[in-house]
Amino acid sequence: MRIYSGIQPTGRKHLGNHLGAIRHYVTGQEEAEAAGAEAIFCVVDLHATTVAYDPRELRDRTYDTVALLLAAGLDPDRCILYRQGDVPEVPELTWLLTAVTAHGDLNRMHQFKEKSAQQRELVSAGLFLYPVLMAADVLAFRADRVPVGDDQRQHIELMRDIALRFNARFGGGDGTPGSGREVLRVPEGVYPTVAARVMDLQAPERKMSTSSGSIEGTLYLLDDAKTITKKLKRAVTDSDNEIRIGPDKPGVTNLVELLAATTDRTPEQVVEDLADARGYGDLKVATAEAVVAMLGPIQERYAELRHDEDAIERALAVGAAKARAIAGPVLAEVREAMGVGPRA
Ligand code: AQP
Repeated sequence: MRIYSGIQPTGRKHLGNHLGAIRHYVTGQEEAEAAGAEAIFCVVDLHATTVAYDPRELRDRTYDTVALLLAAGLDPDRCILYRQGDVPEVPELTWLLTAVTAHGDLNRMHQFKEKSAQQRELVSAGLFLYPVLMAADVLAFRADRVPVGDDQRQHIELMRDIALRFNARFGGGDGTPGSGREVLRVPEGVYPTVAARVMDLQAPERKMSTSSGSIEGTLYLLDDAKTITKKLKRAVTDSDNEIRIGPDKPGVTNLVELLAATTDRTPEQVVEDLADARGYGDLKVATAEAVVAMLGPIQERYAELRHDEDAIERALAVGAAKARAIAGPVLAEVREAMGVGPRA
């Protein structure tokens, strides 16, 4: 039972990244360890180059992200934590997988449509191929489970299709998905049951996001307690003051989900527990207290870890060596199956 996930070193990480992904990496690390398997996590710097970015900042943002993952509880002695650009097997596999990726499927990706519309100067081919690189990340490690937020469902479905098509085409199958030897493992996406899609506090009909959305609508993991409380107090709700979840109440539902996720309750329990509340004010205060309590220890640990970039580089080098030891043989098998390079 191998677990794999990746995170971009772009911008400032937000509460959606934590509740949708990072905290499930930490539980994944524990589950994998208990099962005698690996949990593998990657900071995907190559993905970050698919939109306009500042090369002088990329390494700093990578260190920020690694320090945050360590502060949240990842332990390089208990998992494999590496930087995507340190493992050249993955971009090579990306190219090989384009042979079984339909152009039409890539054209249908919501993220490509949204992000290409945001680019002012260039819509890069890399942005178009982003889902193939993501598929290569996971498939290079024959991962079984991929913990991600709800926004990644379409990418996960595509990577499953790519693996199935690869096995059918190059694993000696008859070409129909499901046939052929399992050269590549077909992974499963694992989505949180609560807060799988954290919404923007100011525009709760769209997800909290790094690249779109306002500072006021986004709770950054390194925001101080005062800022978190202020942003939550100003969160958009509605006028009926009734604490209830449902599609007609996106702002309130988002706050209830945040409170549920940060206090390990279901949204229904939170609604029940707030039955005597004096309205949205109480919900907002309770949510702010819970988020501050959850993030405080992570922020403290981040402050201790972030300044030591040499230590971060050392941890990444260890992770890259372990990652290459797994991805290398998988790539060799893919090359052999595809007839690329000399006979094995
Ligand atoms: N709002 C969200 N709710 C739940 N999960 C989320 N994730 C992202 N946003 C939410 C999950 O975070 C993980 C890392 O995502 P990423 O590598 O795409 O990092 P990012 O660029 O910081 O994420 P954003 O905010 O989604 O960036 P944009 O908007 O620029 O694309 C993934 O598992 C993702 O599901």
